[in-house]
Amino acid sequence: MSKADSTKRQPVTGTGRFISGVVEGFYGRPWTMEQRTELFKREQKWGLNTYLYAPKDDYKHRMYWRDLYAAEEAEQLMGLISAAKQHDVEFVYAISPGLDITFSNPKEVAALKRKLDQVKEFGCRSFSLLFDDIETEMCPADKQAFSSFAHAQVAITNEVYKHLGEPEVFLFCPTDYCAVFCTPSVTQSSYLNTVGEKLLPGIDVLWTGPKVVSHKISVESIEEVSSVLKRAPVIWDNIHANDYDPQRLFLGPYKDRPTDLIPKLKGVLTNPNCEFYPNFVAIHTLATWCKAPAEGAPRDVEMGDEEQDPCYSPQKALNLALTDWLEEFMSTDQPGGPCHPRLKKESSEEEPMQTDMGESPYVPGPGENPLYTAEPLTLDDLKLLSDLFYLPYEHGTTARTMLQELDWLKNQSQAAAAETDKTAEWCSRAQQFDNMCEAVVQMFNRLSNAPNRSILYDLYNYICDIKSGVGLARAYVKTLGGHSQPSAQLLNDDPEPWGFRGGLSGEFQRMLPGHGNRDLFRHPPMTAVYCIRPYCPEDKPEVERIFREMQKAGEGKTALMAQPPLISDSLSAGEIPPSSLCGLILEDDLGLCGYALALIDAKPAAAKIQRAVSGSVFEEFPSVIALEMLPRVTDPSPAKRMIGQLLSSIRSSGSRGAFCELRQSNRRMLDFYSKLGSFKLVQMDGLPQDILVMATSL
Ligand code: GDL
Repeated sequence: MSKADSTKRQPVTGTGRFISGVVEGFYGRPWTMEQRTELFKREQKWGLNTYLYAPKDDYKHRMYWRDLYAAEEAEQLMGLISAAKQHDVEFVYAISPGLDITFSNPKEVAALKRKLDQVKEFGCRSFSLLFDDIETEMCPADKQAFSSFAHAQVAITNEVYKHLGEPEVFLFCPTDYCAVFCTPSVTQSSYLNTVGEKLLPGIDVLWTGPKVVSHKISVESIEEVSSVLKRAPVIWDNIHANDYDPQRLFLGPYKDRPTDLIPKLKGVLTNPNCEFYPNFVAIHTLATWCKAPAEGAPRDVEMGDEEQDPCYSPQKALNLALTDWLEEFMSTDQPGGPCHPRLKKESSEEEPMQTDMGESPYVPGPGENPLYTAEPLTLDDLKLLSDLFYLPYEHGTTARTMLQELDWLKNQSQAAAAETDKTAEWCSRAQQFDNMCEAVVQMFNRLSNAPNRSILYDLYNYICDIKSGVGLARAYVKTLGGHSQPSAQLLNDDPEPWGFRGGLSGEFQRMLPGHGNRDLFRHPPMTAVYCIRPYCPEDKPEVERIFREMQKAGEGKTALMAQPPLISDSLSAGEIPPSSLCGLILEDDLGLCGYALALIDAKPAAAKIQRAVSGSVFEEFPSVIALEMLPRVTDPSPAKRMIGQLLSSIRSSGSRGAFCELRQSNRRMLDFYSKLGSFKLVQMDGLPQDILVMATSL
């Protein structure tokens, strides 16, 4: 929608107190009562005012929503509600009946009221009904009673709201809780329009933004949804949620939500990482964001930088959070832990604290082992940690640099080996990369020695994982530089399990085309649009035409000298069809412009040109690939995609490896395969002069 449209609408701005805080709304292990109480303390300290209790996998919140709380649970909840009160935090109790409720059955409505009445007796004053992540198809009984799903939800929500005495805070989470879920669009969604019209005005609506996990949330998008909902939404922000990927954790600052949003919203609740302690940054920076516009004059913003918020700098908010977090890392949290951690003092004159054990601490004698002393964690360590686990759509600066450097080192290693003037730069950048990897290892060591074990344990799997990932990359760069044998670390036939990471899920992902192709390296924008589709027999003449055209172009000045054929020629010339699922065609606006074909078993093609290839080579690389691209295809990405898809089909067929033959004069394809990284030059006896073989194991 255009800006002009949005100004025509009635402005719908937030009224009443701005709701700010945390929603425990993720899947997986809920937080403990102690952690929640700790959360209230933090919220109070940082100026946040609300906690929405909505742990998806708590039995009685969702699956067994009808069940009342037993005495022990009741006691715990009462304790929690009063702890929230003590810390001036509004405790909002949410229930998710949507998995199996029959809206039209009065017994179901009664069960819902009974449950919420019980929680009201515990001292709770604010409530929420959540209808996210449920089937949108109504049961036949409900279809008879309600004209739509939205009508059913709204009817029950209004009734419960009135039953509870119209609480000041009452939140409703729609089933279409973000723009991508709305059909055909936010403004035309009949579901959302019904909610907007029929939901009583005292009820607020939760909204996650353009997507479930929204990269950015713009003022315009909020104006649009507000006009449909006829109220300003409360953002349920999944920016730091990590329940959808066990390898990710988000320690970057609250970001990409302009503070201009604040007057347009009823509130913001963050649904953060499942692990409680690492949420320090998520919650601290949200608090800084919420306070930003109220806290004095806007900051100076450099002219022309429209991306910058005049009131809030994510970088500064992050630094503030990390500085406070460092203190928490350094505080001992374990009752049985060391009385005072043995940290190396940085030129401090302080006497060590006295222990209360009655005995004097052990002091090693001469010639005995010195006590282990840990390096203290630094702010730079935490900055690096946050950079490595930043945000769902963005890596931190150091992480980006490391990826870019690795990419460069990989792509330039052959040129650096061949041309001496490039060697020095390659070596120096390889050394810098190594230093960055070492900093990750050192950070890991210092974190593991930090006195606060609760934070460490929440972080442990993630930091271990990144340490191993970085370790593999580091070893690979050493291999590229010729410092260690590839077989020693990486390309071993029988690697340790940490050499092939990710388990079964990793296997599945590696078999899918395009895996890992998130555009981290920001190639210059390409204007051409390509289509990759499966090869069909009708493509044969066009494929052959491209093959001949490229063959001719390659012959150049040596055209008169007959060139020895390649094993893959019979594939390209249509004499042997590609194996099943092993043919791909590339098309652009002008038509067919490239192809990638493979034969799982290359032997018949070799026999056709009477090429003798040793059995051991075929055993290691049984499959052959033919890839060709017309010169007008300057963007290497479609070819990369085709090779990726082809290799995954070849791998699925059980083949151990694939090779391609290239003429030495074919710089373009040599360059392409070298840059892919996985293909290496292979020595083969009896190859005609001028032909090179590049191969990859699968
Ligand atoms: C969701 C779920 C939420 C989950 C999040 C991230 C909402 C309203 N519901 O869709 O429980 O934690 O995604 O996976 O966001």
